[in-house]
Amino acid sequence: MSKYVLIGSEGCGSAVVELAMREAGAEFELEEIPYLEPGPDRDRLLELNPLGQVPTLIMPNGSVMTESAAIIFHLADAFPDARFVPSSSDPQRPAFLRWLLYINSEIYPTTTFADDPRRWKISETKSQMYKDTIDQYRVELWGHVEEVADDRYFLGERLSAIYFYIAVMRHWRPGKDAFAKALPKLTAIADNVSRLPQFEGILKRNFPEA
Ligand SMILES: N[C@@H](CCC(=O)N[C@@H](CS)C(=O)NCC(=O)O)C(=O)O
Repeated sequence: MSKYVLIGSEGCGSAVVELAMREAGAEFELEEIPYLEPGPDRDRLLELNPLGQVPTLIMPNGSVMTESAAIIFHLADAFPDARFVPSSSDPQRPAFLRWLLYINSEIYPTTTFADDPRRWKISETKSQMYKDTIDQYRVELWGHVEEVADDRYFLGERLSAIYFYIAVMRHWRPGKDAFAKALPKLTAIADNVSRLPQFEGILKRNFPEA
């Protein structure tokens, strides 16, 4: 079987999939590209994923998967020993599904809306206020995840894919320090994940400034 090819970019949501791949023990090659920059890499990405987003995953059979949450579910099916998605008989599964999808469909898109205000025809004079408002909303959204967390764990002691999102996205705007100030329990969870030997290198490479 040939390898997965993960198309990603430093510090992006592809890091979430990298963590999941690593935990699953999946063989993969990482192709890091400047995904927003016009050029041959972006042209190819757009052919594979019409939204031009990373992560984009080329499967060993050549088919393409996008959407980090879908990729996580696929990896959980393909590598059942990985156990970062609670099984259908696990009482934590409904809450896991709720919060994984919440992070993915409520929090993640706020980056697309705030990354480049010009894309949404926001005038130069309003763009900072627009960005700040969305960034503040993002922290507010994380606040509801924080309410469910306990001091060191989220939905029980077992590592789940939700930990991967927290460990990556805490670095995004408004930044790691603001995240830590507003969200101490999620920060403790992210710190623990970042210290695990299987993830440390991936997180350091994606967030060298951290
Ligand atoms: N729903 C997608 C979102 C992926 C996404 O938004 N990735 C960002 C990089 S971290 C991106 O490609 N943004 C560019 C864009 O949305 O145009 C997923 O979960 O994989």
